[in-house]
Amino acid sequence: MSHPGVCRMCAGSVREFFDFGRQPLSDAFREPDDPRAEFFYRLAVGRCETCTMVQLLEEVPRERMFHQDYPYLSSGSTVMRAHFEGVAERFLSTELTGPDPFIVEVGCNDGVMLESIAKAGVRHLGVEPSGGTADLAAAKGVQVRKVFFEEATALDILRDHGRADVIYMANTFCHIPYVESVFRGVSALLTDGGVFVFEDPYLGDIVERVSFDQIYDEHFYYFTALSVRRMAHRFGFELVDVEPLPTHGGEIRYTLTRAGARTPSPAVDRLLERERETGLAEPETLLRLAAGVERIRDELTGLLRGLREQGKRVVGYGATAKSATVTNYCGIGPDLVEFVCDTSPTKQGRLTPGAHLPVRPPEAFAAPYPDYALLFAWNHADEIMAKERAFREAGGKWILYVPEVRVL
Ligand code: JHZ
Ligand code: SAH
Ligand code: ZN
Repeated sequence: MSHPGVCRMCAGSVREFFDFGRQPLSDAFREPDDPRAEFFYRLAVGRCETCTMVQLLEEVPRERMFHQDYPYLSSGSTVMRAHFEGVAERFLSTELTGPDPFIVEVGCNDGVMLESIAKAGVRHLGVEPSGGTADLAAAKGVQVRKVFFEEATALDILRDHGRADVIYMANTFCHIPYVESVFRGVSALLTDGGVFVFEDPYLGDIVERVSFDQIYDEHFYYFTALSVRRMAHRFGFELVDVEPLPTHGGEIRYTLTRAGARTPSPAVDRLLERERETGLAEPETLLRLAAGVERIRDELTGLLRGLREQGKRVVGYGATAKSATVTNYCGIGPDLVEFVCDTSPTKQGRLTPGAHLPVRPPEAFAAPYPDYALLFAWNHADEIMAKERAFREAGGKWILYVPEVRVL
């Protein structure tokens, strides 16, 4: 299970720069009376000295994370729904204009993107091992296979449907340690002129915002333009475009083609140059990130303990996967945060992993409002603060911890 210091991408040696200790699975929300012991693993992150890829030191078996009861539902945010409608529209007007185009989405979840493709009557296939979410996609008219994407899956799809013009993954590629199998699959399945497009949290944003809560079991890799370009070259592909995205606290959409198929956009060199200038993939930068993590932990726990002493009520907002790292690394239990409200029916009535904060529906937020709300879903701050405007009007205050601990 663990691979002490061996790069999962290039087999170089990985030097650890931060150890969060034993952590539970970020999306393992528990029934309050579940007698089974919780699963823990060592959450530590390091950088490959050969290819610079930042990655976890220990890999969790994929079936433990992604299964029938996987609780994350992509359609839970209005902003994200609009984002993925935009992605579909763009593919429909650019890459999918040939005679009988075909798009494969890996990690399609509840069909948030493919629903628009299905409505447009374009051939598509979602690959989604988390059965409950795949069922939701199917109910929207999306074609979906309940399997993990890897080389063998790609060969099955090729046999049944032929080659794909687009292979797309959002918040999924960084979840897959076995990149060699993925690239072989993509290579077999993609048309000669096709694009392999993926969007994932950007290490540059994690460093800039000290958003250490992006580090958890499901996020195995933390990409940069440099590490992605090296990965592409290794498997016969070229990085031809990079687009910064505001989603999930700062991501980049990478476009890869077979080597030589398209001329790279100048944006690629520009981003590589910026990464060089800022020393993004340098060990000193990552050690600075590590120091920032400890500072935020101390400030946040200090604030929450102070509020408890003053008898203030604090509630969490958004039972995110990210918050598993925050609560468990900082030691934030029900004594500091009464409960967490969340719109996902898959999480309500359960306890958050490790820290065991009860998850309640959003109606619990206003009944009555707490004094403070700790915004675990800080990446959805605009959407949530707009929807919960009445909380501040009633004198409530938001606590944020990215990029620094502050009260609004
Ligand atoms: P959100 C998950 O991360 C896990 P999480 C995964 N590893 C990943 O990479 C990203 O998703 C894509 C709730 N909510 O998006 C819904 C409200 O209650 O930050 C969600 O449970 N009210 C695949 O879990 C959570 O907050 C709202 O108004 O960190 C948000 O989770 C909104 C907008 C959300 O991803
Ligand atoms: N694309 C959606 C979902 C992201 S959640 C979005 O951006 O919101 C990540 C998804 O990847 C989960 O639904 C999980 O089941 C899926 N996944 C994980 N490993 C996978 C693999 N090897 N092949 C296909 N899907 C995978
Ligand atoms: Zn490497």
